[in-house]
Amino acid sequence: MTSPTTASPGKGPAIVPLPYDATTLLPLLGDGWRERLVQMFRGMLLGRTLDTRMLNLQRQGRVGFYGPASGQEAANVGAALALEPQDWVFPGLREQLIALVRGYDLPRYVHHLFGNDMDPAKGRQMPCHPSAREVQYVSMSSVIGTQIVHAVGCAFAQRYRKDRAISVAFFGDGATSANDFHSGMNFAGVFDLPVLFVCTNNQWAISVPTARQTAAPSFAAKASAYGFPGERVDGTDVVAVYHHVRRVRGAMAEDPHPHLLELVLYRLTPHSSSDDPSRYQPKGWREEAMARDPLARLEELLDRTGVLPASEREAIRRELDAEIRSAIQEAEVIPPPRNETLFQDTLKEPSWPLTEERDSFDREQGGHFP
Ligand SMILES: Cc1ncc(C[n+]2csc(CCOP(=O)(O)OP(=O)(O)O)c2C)c(N)n1
Ligand SMILES: [Mg+2]
Repeated sequence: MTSPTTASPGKGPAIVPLPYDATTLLPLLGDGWRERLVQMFRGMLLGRTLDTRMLNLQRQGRVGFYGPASGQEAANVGAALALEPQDWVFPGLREQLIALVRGYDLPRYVHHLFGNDMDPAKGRQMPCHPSAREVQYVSMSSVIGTQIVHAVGCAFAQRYRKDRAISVAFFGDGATSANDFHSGMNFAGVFDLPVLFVCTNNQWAISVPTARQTAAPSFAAKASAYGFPGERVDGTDVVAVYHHVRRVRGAMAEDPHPHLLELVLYRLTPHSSSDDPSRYQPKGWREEAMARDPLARLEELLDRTGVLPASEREAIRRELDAEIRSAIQEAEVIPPPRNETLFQDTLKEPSWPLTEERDSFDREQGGHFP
């Protein structure tokens, strides 16, 4: 019997391709399928370009940290386009692109990545932890799995208020081992809540492969124990992700109930700017995973369907690159958050100890507070 403990350490997860379904599914996109493909390409390329630029900036010491999501663009863009604007998104670690595709302003996000005085989070969060109320995107929690129960709580409120919205919890394969995964899935099942669970199975939880995460045949299989459906979808195929999320979302609009989708995909970068996968990934694993690069797969589909020829793709590439460059130039010259912001947003009416502390801090700094 193979158990997670007997799986050979260091071998890493196998690359198990799911059928590439884009051609069959394409007609299901509806009349505007050409425009949809262009939208998908633009969104996915934005994610990829931003990752490349920001990782470079981190290596140059210009931003403190960066958490890339290369390999997960199809999951992010497919899901973002399939959900309704009124739905609440509770991300895992790598769904920032969803906020951007839903309309979160790119320069605003880049200010956040620099943690400067124009960062809406006032430099209080690590980079890549945006909170975008305007697109119903909740800040991710670095504490793995906590967003799962938050999404379930939100779904409870949505049903109580008879909102026609759902909550969507994204989380990684590693998060399925957290207590909050069980609590959230169980509560959602028992109370039959309008929550869509999306497990982005990118094969790794930092250095821990999926074989050490579960002995179950899949992450999708876990849903049946909680009394609702779970399905595996090729998370490297943006058309498949879009189609299945839209299908499930449509069914939930008719008859709200929980649902789990496991998106099978591959982490094509280090876990974050702080680790070195060559220490734990088997030689050649990434190269093999690159054969299922979601962006390359979409480009292949664009070539096959004649939507967006290479020259037009190149123009979009240049446009996005310029947008990102200009956002970086703008953000990099903004100073860090002003000292007085340290005392903001704590209490509606500041207490006397807080006021005293603020005044004494201000005196020490030369008295510049307004
Ligand atoms: C409760 C908790 N335990 C451990 C960690 C350290 N940690 C940070 S990311 C991570 C792996 C998460 O893996 P997964 O859920 O698969 O998401 P991925 O990073 O692959 O997107 C771990 C264990 C943490 N942040 N919180
Ligand atoms: Mg993972």
